[in-house]
Amino acid sequence: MTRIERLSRSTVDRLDPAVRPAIRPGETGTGILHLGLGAFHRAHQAVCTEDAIARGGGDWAIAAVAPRSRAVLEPLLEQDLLYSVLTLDGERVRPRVLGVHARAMHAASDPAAVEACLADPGIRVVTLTVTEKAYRPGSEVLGLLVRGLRARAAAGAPVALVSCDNLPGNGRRLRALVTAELGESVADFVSFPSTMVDRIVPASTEATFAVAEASLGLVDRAAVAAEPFSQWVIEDDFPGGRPAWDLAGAILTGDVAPWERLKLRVLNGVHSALAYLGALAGAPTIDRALALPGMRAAMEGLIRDDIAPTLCPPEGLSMQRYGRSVLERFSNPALRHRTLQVATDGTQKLPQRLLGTIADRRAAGAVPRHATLVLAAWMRFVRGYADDGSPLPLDDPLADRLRAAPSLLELDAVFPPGFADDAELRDQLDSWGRSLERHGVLGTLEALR
Ligand code: CS2
Repeated sequence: MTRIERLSRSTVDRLDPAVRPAIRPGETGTGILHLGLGAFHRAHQAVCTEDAIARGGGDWAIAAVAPRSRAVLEPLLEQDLLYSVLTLDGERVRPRVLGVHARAMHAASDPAAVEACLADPGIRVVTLTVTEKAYRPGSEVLGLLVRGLRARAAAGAPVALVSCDNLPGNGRRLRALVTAELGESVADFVSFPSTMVDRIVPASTEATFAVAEASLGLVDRAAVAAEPFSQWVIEDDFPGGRPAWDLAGAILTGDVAPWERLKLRVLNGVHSALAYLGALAGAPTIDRALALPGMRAAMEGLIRDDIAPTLCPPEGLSMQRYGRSVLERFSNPALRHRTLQVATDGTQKLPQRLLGTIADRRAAGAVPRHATLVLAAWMRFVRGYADDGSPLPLDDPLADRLRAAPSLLELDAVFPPGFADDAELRDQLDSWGRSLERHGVLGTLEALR
């Protein structure tokens, strides 16, 4: 049997020209430092940046940093930083190989290299996909940024720090964290544009690598699979310049807030809803959760009755159509996005995905039934077992506090003030809790119809 070769610079030219990188790997100067080498970055910003360079030029290749884990770094290094993005469109797989990464570093073992890169005036944009939990004082990523910017301050070369994590006002948040350490004067040379990012990119598995091998004819241990949809809305504030992301489909705007709120409350809110309700009901993936009897109607009700009244969508965008497209995207069976993956870090995600919706509806005097059902489902999920009694993992930075809390609503790190004293809200939550206990998710959804 002949051994199938590895994807690398020496094998990439065997691929169909349409599948090869849009730029010659290694021939573009580096202008971006990216923190967080997860699947999302590789299928989102990396793709948009490579297309922007191919269409608009510029020295914008990416130096990428894996903060802690070497799991993606090693295969990428073995493949000369090449990897494929497999777009899963129904039965069709559309592969393309990316070659936009010029360098890869490991922050945990070599923080000095990352700090030197942050201080390098050639780096004019720093992008971050480091997940919600990194946005707190004292996080490792913040430490790296602060040390790097301190070294950069002497020359003061302009740079934009671009958060690409699912948080409202992500730029403002990052700015508050950085200026708390370095003072306001850092904003003389650093900007903090907010962005809204959107593409469903599940964690890669052996099945992803098998599909990559079948479609490339080469082994690719750094492949990622993603849905066809991709969106990036960016506040246009780049003192040191930026790639021509607009030529690659990104929306550059003066105000990201309406986009962010829409995406976080509808797409991510419903995603988390499907994750907790689905996991309790034993659905392994998001599409299977959505296909459970009564689930689609419940999610439509959540969007229509609870979320939509709290939103003011960007001009020209129909809420109804947006909601429908989100459910359509979640029903993609090829993605096999695990409910348990989306269910991780609930304490970091629920405030912007669900609790804001509940708070806004309560302020308007309404009791949002569907949204409180989702909150009750999360509370049940936290207890650690599914409707059939099988164990459910609790992967959350506040797991210990969640387990120890006599009443979850009292956790002020998660819930806005007032939740615990809201008798009507508590009644509704208790009622859903009892229903879930007696009838499980399926019986509860049945009664909702
Ligand atoms: C998901 C997101 O894992 C999660 O919590 O809701 O990663 C989601 O897939 C992306 O935000 C889609 O843009």
